[in-house]
Amino acid sequence: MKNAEIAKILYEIADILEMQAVEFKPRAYRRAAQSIETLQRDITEIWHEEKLRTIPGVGEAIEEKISEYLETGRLPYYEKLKKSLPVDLQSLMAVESLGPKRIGVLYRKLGIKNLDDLEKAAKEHCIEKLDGFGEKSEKKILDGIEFAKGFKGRMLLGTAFPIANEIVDRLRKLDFVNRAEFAGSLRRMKETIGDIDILVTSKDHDKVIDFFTKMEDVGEVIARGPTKASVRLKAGVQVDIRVLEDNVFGAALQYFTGSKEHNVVMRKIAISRGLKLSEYGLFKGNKLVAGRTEEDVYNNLGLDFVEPEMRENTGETDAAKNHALPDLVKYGSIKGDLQMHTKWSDGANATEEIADAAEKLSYEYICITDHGGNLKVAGSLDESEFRKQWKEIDEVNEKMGGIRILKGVEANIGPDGKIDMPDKFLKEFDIVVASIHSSFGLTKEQTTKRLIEAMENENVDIIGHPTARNIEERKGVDMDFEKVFGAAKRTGTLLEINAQPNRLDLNDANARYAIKTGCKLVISTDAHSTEQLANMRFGVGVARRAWAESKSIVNTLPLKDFMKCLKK
Ligand code: DGT
Ligand code: CA
Ligand code: CA
Ligand code: ZN
Repeated sequence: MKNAEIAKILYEIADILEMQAVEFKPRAYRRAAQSIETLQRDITEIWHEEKLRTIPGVGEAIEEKISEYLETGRLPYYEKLKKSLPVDLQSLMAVESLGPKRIGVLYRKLGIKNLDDLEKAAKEHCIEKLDGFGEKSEKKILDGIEFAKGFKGRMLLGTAFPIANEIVDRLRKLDFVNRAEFAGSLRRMKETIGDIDILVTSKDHDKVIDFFTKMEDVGEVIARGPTKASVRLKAGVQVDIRVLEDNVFGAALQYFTGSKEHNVVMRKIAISRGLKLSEYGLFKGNKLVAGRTEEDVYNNLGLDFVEPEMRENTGETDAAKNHALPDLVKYGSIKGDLQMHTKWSDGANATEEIADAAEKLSYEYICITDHGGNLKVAGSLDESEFRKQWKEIDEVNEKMGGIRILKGVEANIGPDGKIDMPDKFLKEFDIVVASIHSSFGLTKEQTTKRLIEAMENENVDIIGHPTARNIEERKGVDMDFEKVFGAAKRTGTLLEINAQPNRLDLNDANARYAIKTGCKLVISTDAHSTEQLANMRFGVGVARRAWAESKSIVNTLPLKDFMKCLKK
């Protein structure tokens, strides 16, 4: 499937055009890239049907470029653009406060091409002298470099997941392949992925390696041996494959799922029982004790089976020994998605389309939360527009019958914690989600106060993406989690795990702490198109990494019980 590959090219075109200070076009390319990235269907099929223009954001110019790329495997327009700006955009973009425009200025004025150049220039105070920068922004850049180094060379879970899934599906279809699974950080649902690890069992190792290294989405073969290989896909990510025998598949899956830290503890436990654990199995002397399944490996070490998402050496092996592991919330157990945007504000689909799509996902209810208040870039609705929207929701509710559409809003939390919509009007919504969309730079104390003030508002049911981080761009706001989570519990305000792949906010560690504090959580996709409703699994992944049981996640409840968890 070429979706990720094409989305990546369009994103890059958008960034490069923006670096060159071209107007409007970057937004168009970005919008198209976003839709293509989240398409459920193969874009090649859509192209064959000559329906590229039905993809939201794909106009004539972009349609032509996609067709050219699909037809010839090349896009000279893009190659030329890239040559004109030899800059490591992805790494530089991960510096908070730096976008393509400013990166363009830094390149033209100071020749900055990568993080090292940037660090050097900032330390030598070359940046503060530039027009539009100054001392403060130089300091900000220096602060952001460390964050950027953390993301360097990694990919969002949401980007890697469909790519890995497709390769695994492809492998499973081969008649000489028995089993195929992905392992590594991807199986643990970590928010970012260094590389994709795939395990296959087969009688014909050679044939598997041959097939794998010759797939059409392979850009480069990095290494090739008789039972393993590494490739770099055209979409940018590295994929490692290992071919094994069925009787040790479980041991290998356990080993290559990691984390390394979890495995270190597992090996110690084995040693303490006079056994030896490796990727080849669990051994007593030379005798294979367990290896066919992961369960066998764990059970033979006196442990309950540990779900992959928990394997981070944060107490899971002790819990497994004491039969005290949580009963993790399941991927299919969400009954309603509580944050999404339609055409009324900045989403791509109409009310009915999104309700239809949600019904296909077997949801019992959804909440439409178009933007309200002062967020003008996101097409906020005013009171009369909301009332029109409610009429439409009533009509769709009547027509659909099966799924219940709730009337919600995503309002903004001002710097002082006040919601930027009148209380009298907020009262009328079924659900109010309040989020931080501005003033990210307040102090820890200010932000703590800000969020507590918002939660004290009796109309605010849910705090959306509580830290407002962006994994690729922004650390998020600083707060005293103990105080904020304490206030959430006291006021009965629900905290969101936002499932957008670049947000995943609350993250795993914070969500775990919130649950420990006694807070209730919801998992919402914040979908801006029908396709993005499928991002729910990434939010559930975070919840599972946070050791969440379904009793902590209130949108696992049927509608009636769920409504009782709201403030009014
Ligand atoms: P990533 O790719 O950086 O997102 O993270 P992982 O966890 O996928 O790491 P990766 O791809 O280097 O290796 C996959 C798994 O293989 C890792 O989670 C645990 C196992 N593994 C790899 N190297 C070692 C090692 O040196 N020691 C141990 N104990 N396990 C290892
Ligand atoms: Ca990996
Ligand atoms: Ca690897
Ligand atoms: Zn938002």
